[in-house]
Amino acid sequence: MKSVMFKVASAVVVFLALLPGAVLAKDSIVLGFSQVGAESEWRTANTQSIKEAATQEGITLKFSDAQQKQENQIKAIRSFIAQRVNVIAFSPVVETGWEPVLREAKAARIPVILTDRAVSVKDESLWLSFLGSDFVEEGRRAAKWLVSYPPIQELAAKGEVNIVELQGTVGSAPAIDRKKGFEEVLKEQPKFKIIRSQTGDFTRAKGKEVMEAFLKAEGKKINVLYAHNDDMAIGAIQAIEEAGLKPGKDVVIVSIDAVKGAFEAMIAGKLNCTVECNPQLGPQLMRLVKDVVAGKQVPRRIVTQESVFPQESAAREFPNRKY
Ligand code: GYE
Repeated sequence: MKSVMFKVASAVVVFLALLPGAVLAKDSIVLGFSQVGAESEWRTANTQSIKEAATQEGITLKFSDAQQKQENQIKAIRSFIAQRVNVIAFSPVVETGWEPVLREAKAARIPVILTDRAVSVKDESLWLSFLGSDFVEEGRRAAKWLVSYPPIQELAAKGEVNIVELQGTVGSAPAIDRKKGFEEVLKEQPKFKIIRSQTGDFTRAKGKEVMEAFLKAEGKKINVLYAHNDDMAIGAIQAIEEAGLKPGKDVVIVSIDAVKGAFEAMIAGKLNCTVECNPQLGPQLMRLVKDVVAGKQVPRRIVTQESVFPQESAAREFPNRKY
């Protein structure tokens, strides 16, 4: 009798273990996470938040860094499927080209959560939930700050305001959306002109390089730099200084993220405003993962709460910054 019961019990255990997404109480949840890379201060803070939150929640994290390459992310996701993780989460480097691999995850019945960046796929059933910022709104906030900044209003009263734009990674959700939101607000402002716009791939080195080219082409004509992230703005600040101009004065600079490096630049008077984009998604992601595994209904979209930090608030806010 005992051995029959044992057999039944072990059969149940085997059966449960075979169920996709099933987690036995004693086992820890396994989360496969494919990260974009380590291109910016934002990204390193995001990675740290995810790793710390997984440890805190007792979730086994399989972490993979794609070095900004989509093909590496696809490989990582395939390997998570092969390992039969309970949940896959990833921050897609670009928006398009995900259908095949997401279909494979769906066929294996492994739920997929998007963090930070969105995908553009026709079949919306290929992902379960999207946790991250509203990048269009961030772009709008940058433009709204700019048009109401007194030195820029003075300039606009006299003539045109010439803007150069450093875009994020080509085809990425934050680059597409931050451009869109910014332009949406400026459409109503005929004096504001984007005279140059190019990608700096979200890195300091590229931001500096592209700003050098902008300066060579346009020189003192440039009144404003809009950078899709702080790292590119920080790289560009160097280029502006090397060109003998004063960042923050000769060129007004607004960027996005609100990382510590941006606060240091604002305190030094070299950056005028940063729009917050919170990278600390770890705790919310782990909560989502647990709910998904427990079979609970989860929200389709979770938007991060964020604010705007102009230069004059930098010294006061700096001690409170966590990233
Ligand atoms: O703004 C940038 C990073 O996807 C929101 O990626 C993220 C962006 C962030 O490299 O610094």
